[in-house]
Amino acid sequence: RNTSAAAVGTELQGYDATQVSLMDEVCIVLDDDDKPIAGASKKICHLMTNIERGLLHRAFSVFLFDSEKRLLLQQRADEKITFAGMWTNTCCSHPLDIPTETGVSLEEGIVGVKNAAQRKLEQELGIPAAQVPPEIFKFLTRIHYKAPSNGPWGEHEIDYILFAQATVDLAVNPNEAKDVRYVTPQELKAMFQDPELTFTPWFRLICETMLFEWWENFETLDKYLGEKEIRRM
Ligand code: DMA
Ligand code: MN
Repeated sequence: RNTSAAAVGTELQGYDATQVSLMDEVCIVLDDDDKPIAGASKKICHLMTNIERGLLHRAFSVFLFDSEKRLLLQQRADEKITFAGMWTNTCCSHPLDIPTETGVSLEEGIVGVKNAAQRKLEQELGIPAAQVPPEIFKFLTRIHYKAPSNGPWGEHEIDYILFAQATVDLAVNPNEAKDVRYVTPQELKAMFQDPELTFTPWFRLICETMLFEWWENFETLDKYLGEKEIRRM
């Protein structure tokens, strides 16, 4: 029995207890073609030492718009273990390695991330599940990206991009988000010019590539939906 500090793991010392317990969630480990090959803890999946050996997992990013087509942003809480304090899209997380959230084919994977999106919009932002049923989410595409965070942590994901438009009630969970804001495209571009603000790497990537084109074509989004190819970024 190896009880050395290295074997037990000291990476999570000093972090918020709630966020530490969420590191036991079981994420979906993928091959490069987005096929599930195993389950592994959120902690295992987000250690750069594992990512550098190729470990990849499934994620989703929700972009939620109000009736005026303003995008809801959140600022991540200081309690978050990765990317704390940064501004990002409405909600990001991981589908779990459970039957309702996983799937082998693209179609089943999309069903799984929509279920996970409904679950996390409630947990992070207090949005009642009935206001964001799975059928309101529109799947655009998948991005494969890698990004270091602070300390030993990072991301390496195939991220399903979901758009939705809904009028929602918010009851923000302060352990997840410290601020929220609805923005127009112009207001978001102005935020990027503000040196006081920081942004998550995946949100930056999506903003620099597709977001504004999709946003401008909101009424005719259908032509962008359901992309089969994984965008490697
Ligand atoms: C992970 O988001 C998902 C992406 C797309 C980076 P997260 O760190 O906010 O996950 P969680 O909310 O589960 O901590
Ligand atoms: Mn992740």
